[in-house]
Amino acid sequence: MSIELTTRDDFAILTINRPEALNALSFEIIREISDALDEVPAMNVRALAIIGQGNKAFCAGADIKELIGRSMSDQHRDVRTGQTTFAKLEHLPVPSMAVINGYAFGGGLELALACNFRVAAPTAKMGLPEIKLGLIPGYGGTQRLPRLIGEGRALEMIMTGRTVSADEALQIGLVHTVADGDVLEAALSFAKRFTGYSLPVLRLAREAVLRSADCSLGEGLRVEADLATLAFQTADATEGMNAFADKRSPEFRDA
Ligand code: CO8
Repeated sequence: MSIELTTRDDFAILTINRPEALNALSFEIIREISDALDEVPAMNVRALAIIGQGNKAFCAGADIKELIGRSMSDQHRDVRTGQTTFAKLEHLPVPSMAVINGYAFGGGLELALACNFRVAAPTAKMGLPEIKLGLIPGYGGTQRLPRLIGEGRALEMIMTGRTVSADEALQIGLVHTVADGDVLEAALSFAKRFTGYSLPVLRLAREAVLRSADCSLGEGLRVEADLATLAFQTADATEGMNAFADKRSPEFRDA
């Protein structure tokens, strides 16, 4: 097994454990990630952090050696499998964070893009270098990167395949924060800014924002009205509003 799923306090931690290949994503690892994601909802955690084993790489992308000489139909099937796995991550019941502790290239950056948040080590290096291999991104990079940093910047990164430093990634909105100290600790403290809130309400907020990427403003506003009404109906909304009126801290129960 190259994927380890552990817990620490309120967090699930998924570690890609293949440091000898800079945690490159073989098809087997994609399957293991998918299976691990299926376990997360029952784990009674409030967020998921994904990290790469070792101090060199988060993940150096798809396993290039495995890609050589494949048939077109195998390639298409496995691109879709990777995309489906990463979409599962994006819509997990709990928020997710990529802990970018080194290289995040190609499919590795695409994995990070499918997480809700990205926290980078100051030495992290990111990019979509597929063009240098005669390829283009296939695990969501052409779709999620422009939505995150804008079409112009995404096109430039994808068409040049260039490497982005942690500082630049922060500046262009590719990562949310750059760690000052241990990157996993930084990611967990970043998450503690929201893990105290109601999980089902956090999920409604995430779903509303994620939907904005695939619909018109009018449709998105209708989605927002529906999800905002669902949030309003939760016991946690009642508690939050009553706590405000009573001038006390709310006690959310994820209900
Ligand atoms: N795949 C397979 N093996 C890899 C990969 C990779 N992506 N990256 C590194 N490795 C291996 C190396 O081959 C090497 O193994 P060995 O010791 O057996 O030769 C070991 O990891 C260490 O790597 P390096 O010696 O190269 O380490 P450096 O510190 O010198 O360089 C780099 C680090 C810059 C990260 C370099 O390894 C590199 O450029 N790696 C490739 C990065 C890349 O191009 N990634 C994109 C891959 S394509 C992709 O992700 C497409 C996604 C969609 C695919 C859909 C498929 C169905």
